[in-house]
Amino acid sequence: MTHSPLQTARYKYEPKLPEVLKGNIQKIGINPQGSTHSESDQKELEKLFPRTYGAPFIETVSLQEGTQSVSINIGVVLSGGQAPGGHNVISGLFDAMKKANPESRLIGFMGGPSGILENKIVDLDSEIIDQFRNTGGFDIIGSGRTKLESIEQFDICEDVCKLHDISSLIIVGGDDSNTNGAVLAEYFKQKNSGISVIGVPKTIDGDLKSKYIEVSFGFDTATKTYSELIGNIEKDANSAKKYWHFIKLMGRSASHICLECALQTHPNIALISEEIEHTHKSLTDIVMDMVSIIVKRSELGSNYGIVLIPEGLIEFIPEMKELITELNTLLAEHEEHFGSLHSFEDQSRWINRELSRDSSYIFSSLPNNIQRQLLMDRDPHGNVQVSRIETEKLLIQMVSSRLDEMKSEGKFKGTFSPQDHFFGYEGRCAFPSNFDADYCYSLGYNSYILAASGITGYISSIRNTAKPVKEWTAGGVPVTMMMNLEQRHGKMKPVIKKAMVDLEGNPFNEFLSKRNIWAIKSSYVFPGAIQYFGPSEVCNATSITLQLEGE
Ligand code: FBP
Repeated sequence: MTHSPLQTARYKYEPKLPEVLKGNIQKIGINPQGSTHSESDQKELEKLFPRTYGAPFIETVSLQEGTQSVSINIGVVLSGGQAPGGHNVISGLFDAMKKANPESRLIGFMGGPSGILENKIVDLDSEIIDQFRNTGGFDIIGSGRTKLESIEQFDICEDVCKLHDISSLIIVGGDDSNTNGAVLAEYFKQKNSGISVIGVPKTIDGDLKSKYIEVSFGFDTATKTYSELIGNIEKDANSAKKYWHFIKLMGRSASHICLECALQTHPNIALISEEIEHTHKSLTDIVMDMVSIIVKRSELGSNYGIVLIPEGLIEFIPEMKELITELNTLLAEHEEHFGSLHSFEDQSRWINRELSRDSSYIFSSLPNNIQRQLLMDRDPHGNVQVSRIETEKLLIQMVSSRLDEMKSEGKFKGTFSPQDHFFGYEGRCAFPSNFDADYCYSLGYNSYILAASGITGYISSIRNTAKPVKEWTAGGVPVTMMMNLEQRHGKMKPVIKKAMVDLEGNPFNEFLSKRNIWAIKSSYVFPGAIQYFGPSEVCNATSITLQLEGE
């Protein structure tokens, strides 16, 4: 296989470990901090997790010299969407295991959680691991979105783990996978199976975080990659001075990616879904706000600009949220009938009859392509797949027609030439930034320490991450501490609470204090490509969100 010069150079990169993880690994101290509780629904969660709820928070681990640890087998699975750094989680885990006892075995489950159910395994040895160190992607073992949630599946997991003598399962995933991991941990404990479950916080979306999980891995690299592209487009817009670029950015629900990219690049407009929901802005309000900025810039001679749109926006606009909820329910309850309607015309006629009056009105007023996208296949949770809805095109269509009206009324004299973009997959498998390379390696290394110390139902937690790596701390957070009850498919379910953009938090406030200036002036910032070598302030910089949250 041919490697690029960067890939060859990155193989040699030695991820930095925090001081606390540098010692001998034979004797592990986990310093439990007393019992914990979830932020809400404590009584219900305690009932649902009688054996794992309330487990102590582990502030720091400590490593000392001792007699050689016994050899163990650990299973690892990558779950959900790709995020830069997954390979380093696995290499950190591998290195820690081998350092503790070279006889220990790391078993990778192929293709995500279905790999456990189907017993598809690969023995991860140094020859395999060395081909993937510091590279992006999840291709070392692949990933998938199969959900582990039924008792039958849990029993298969137990059988498969026992078959390979696996004493710990490391689940690298987002909020859903870690929620299911916690349920599995409880089940294993109830059955006295002797298998522990440890999670690692992954998702470029940045919404798996709390006081104790400062950032999910992949967010840093993905946002730096998108910011580079946005900066390049800003330079182009500022040179050609003729296009308005509407850029949609991945992030299933929360707007952390959009906010971070806005802080990095200073666009003219950046929509934050959480604010739109909070202020009850309708689609028309959003369009009118955008039009007013476009007209103002045009009056100043600038018929160009940059708009950032979070992928999840559509579900935060109150009337669209209502419409989508009704559509999700209708399509779930009448799946068979809906499937029997073959033409789009028949489908939309039936949908319009079944929807409430308000939603039917909204649905009919949407452009045809958006209506089709709203009726497309659902994801495994029964939700519309927002990444496939072209919100950027919808906004362009609506802004264009309002500007046309204004033009005919003599209220707009400029030009409006839009370009649309969607950045998502461009960033999910990039070479991890130094931050993500170090962070992921430490998360993986620490996951071994948690697993080897016999605890279960925890997420690996590396903190103090706005500081230099040597000052980072390593501990463990009981997953139940991050849970609450939410309605799913009509039932109350225990889930990890998604962290949305905090409208009182420093990152949003920083954006708020600057956005009116960015709207009118062209104050673009050009972050450039991620740098892997060079001055520390360039190649080891953390995200602005992390810096501001750390203040
Ligand atoms: P995870 O939460 O599983 O990490 O995935 C995040 C994400 O990248 C979202 O930003 C996006 O909406 C989704 O995955 C797209 O997933 P897919 O490519 O499977 O449709």
